[in-house]
Amino acid sequence: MANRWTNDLTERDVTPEQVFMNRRQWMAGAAAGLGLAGIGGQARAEGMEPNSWEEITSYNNYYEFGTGKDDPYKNARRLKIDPWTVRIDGLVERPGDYAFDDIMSKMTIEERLYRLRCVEAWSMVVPWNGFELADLLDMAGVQAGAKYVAFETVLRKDEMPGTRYPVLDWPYVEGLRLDEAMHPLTIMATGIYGRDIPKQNGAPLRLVVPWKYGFKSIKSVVRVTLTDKEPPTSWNKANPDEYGFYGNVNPQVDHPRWSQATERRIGGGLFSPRVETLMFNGYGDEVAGLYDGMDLKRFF
Ligand SMILES: Nc1nc2c(c(=O)[nH]1)N[C@H]1C(S)=C(S)[C@@H](COP(=O)(O)O)O[C@H]1N2
Ligand SMILES: [Mo]
Repeated sequence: MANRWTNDLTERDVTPEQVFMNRRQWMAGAAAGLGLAGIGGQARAEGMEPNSWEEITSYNNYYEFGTGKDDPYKNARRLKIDPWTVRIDGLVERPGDYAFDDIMSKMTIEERLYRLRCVEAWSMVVPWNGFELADLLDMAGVQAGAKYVAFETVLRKDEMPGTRYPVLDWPYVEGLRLDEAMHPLTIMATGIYGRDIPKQNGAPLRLVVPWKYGFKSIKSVVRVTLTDKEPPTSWNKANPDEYGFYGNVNPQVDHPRWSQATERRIGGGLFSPRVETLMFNGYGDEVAGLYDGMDLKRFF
């Protein structure tokens, strides 16, 4: 389950951050030589300083392992992720149980530096590795009648202590409109800083939809179902007045119990800076067109 481009530096030699910055320099050189500017080229853009490996992997939301921010770090090691299969079914040409390793052998792993904005008003910047969800859906062949994609997290009560309590209606489920799912910014993440994604972050593969609140980015996915109806989603089922199906980051639509105008950027010790929350988490140029003519206060 290695990422395809892992280089000859081992984790014993350097920190993941150092590997990342080395690669970034190499990529910047390669990009300049070819006249290319990749998404990785945003590194120095405003608000895109990556969080540390330590921050990204020890402050988590993964309620199947407990509701505390450090519970996933402490408990997720129990999750067995090898072997792993993803069932792809519903309105697809080639339904089946796809082995994770087979999926990986067919996908192109890229690096994507994305802001992650939790609905609780904290945020991070994460250097993900992963592949475009569109490529996975193309592998299974989307049928013409499909309009939505439903996702499901693994549910193993013996490995996931949080699922013994009815905090959410387990398993955790999420969903996207098909055009959102096919958007090139939407990825299935399989790594962070060039290493396999840790269990507390959703190993072996989790959705990442950077313009939506973090709860849409469902972890440890075992099922992907193409449907013609809007699928139920965990947080919407738990509290429909507070969490909509769309979950688009929107500083103008407050959560009923707190403002969404600003966010606390994790890092910097006690002095985590508060920064302004951006419409669509700053990805509006790429995704606003998906919602032309929609009332984003109603479809929140
Ligand atoms: N299965 C599952 N997926 C989940 C969650 C969860 O509790 N269970 N939490 C979500 C929330 S609220 C956020 S903010 C992100 C956090 O991802 P991270 O821990 O990698 O930062 O995961 C999302 N995916
Ligand atoms: Mo979240």
